[in-house]
Amino acid sequence: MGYFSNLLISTILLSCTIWSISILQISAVRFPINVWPKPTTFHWPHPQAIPLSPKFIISAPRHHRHLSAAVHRYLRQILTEHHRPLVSPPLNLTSSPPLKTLKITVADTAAALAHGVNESYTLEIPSTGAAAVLTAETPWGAMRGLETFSQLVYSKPSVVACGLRISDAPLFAHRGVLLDTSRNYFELDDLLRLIRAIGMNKLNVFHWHITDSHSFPLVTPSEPELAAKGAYGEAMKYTAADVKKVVQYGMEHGVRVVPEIDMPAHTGSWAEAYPEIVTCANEFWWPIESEWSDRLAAEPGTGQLNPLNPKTYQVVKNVIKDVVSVFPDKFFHAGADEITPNCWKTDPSIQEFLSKKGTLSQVLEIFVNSTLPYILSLNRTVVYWEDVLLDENVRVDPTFLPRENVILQTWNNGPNNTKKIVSLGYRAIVSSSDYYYLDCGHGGFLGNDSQYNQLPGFEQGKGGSWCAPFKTWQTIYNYDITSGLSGVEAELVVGGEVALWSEQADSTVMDSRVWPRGSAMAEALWSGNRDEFGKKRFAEATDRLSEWRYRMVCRGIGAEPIQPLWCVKNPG
Ligand code: CP6
Repeated sequence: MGYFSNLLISTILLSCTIWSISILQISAVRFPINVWPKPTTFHWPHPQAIPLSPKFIISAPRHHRHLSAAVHRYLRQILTEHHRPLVSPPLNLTSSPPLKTLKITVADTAAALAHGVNESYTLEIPSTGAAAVLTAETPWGAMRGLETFSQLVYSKPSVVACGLRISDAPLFAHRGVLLDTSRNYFELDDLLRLIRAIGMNKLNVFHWHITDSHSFPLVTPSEPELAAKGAYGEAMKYTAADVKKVVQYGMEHGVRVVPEIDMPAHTGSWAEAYPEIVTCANEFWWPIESEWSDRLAAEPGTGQLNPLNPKTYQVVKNVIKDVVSVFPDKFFHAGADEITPNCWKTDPSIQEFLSKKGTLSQVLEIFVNSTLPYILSLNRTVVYWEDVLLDENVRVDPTFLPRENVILQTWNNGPNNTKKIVSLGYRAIVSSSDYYYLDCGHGGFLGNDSQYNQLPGFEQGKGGSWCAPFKTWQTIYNYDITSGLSGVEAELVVGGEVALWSEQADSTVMDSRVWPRGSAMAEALWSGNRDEFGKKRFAEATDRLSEWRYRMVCRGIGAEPIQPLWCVKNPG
């Protein structure tokens, strides 16, 4: 993987050099502000730019470890980036002395990085050469403002947009990217680069889908056999020290790291160490030789923890305890998606339970009631996939899921399921597979209301391919996660996540699968997808996203293009 990422980085650096000498400067006034995601409100009556002093400094509260690290990083970037936009902003330079100082004030430096923390900021860049002023309630809002400032700096020697006042805050509190590190392994560097890009897009959550049926890469000291036997290899594991680096890096970028241990389904890899607690681990539910073999990636039997075996809880509780001890975030994602009834039915103890009038839903309730209180006792909010409440065959009664401590993440059928969740009074995170699944996969059957049922090869009930249809950035950008909800219901939608499942992804394609399509969601959830007249943004967003994608590329993120360069020479 190291080879590929080096190759990627050198290709990126090479192309940035070539482009910077070959792109024409075009002076049509086509975009007033090159910031992604677009700030909620800004006032810029006389667009101008001001030279950035080579002695430019940032003054900020000193005692905050994570903010100090961010200030350091941004200062270096601002002084050295010398970004050359694809289309040079048609801004005249002021005749004022260069900008020397950005002064940051933070009202509450003790505010922890947590769900719902205030991320608002205001940024004023005068055209007089007087200090620019960034004010924020919290260090995390200050980081968002620093990112905005950095995107307003360009050219060599550096200039920065001025005469500008921005007042900015996100529409949704939870804005994340899911990465699955079980189907394929990702190196630590890949995770850090992902977090860096998450932060620069003003997203704030890295949802780490750590374990699944395919491999168990997390070293849990209380259950060392799980990774020893369940990881893909000796080098393909995440140690406590690795996790610490990821969490720390997240803090420095204003990004929370939410761990997911998917259970009771998706646990085939646990059987390498503990075959006795997993049902159906070695059966292939999506065989390579099947009617779907032309369109699906190989999946092992998902494997499911046996809720009726007491040993299960010994292992599960040790894992939970170890995870909570290295992931400080208040959210713990406990999975609970895609229970396959036939998998549990292979087990004699479950067969006996069912023969005595027990139901599969009761089997799941036993699992939830034996694990959820334990997670809650460790002062965590639990996120489950929607299935735990909505699955037609196996689901638990809402009385077992306290509304104040449980959040449901929806993925199956878009707004209908979100509506079901919030109308039952639960908070929801939206990851609709029709819009936010970046692997573009439909692994199983399509839902009745899927928009793709009309396409050839996607007829109802036949299932689709793992990598079709591709979700374009526009599909993602235009999706309104609260559409069809009442005002009260919409209040319960805390945000959304794009998801990169990794059956067919590893570090060679991660950046281009996630960016800039993740950026499309980032703006929709930060300031929305409509202009000040309530019309969907289109051409303006296209140009601005193209610029943002190019800046990401120059920052070492292998984001894919959304336009041919030809569009720069022939503006519409
Ligand atoms: N793995 C896990 C997956 C998926 C889910 N959970 C998934 C399902 C359907 C599609 C893509 C991914 N691969 N653990 C669903 C939450 Cl289309």
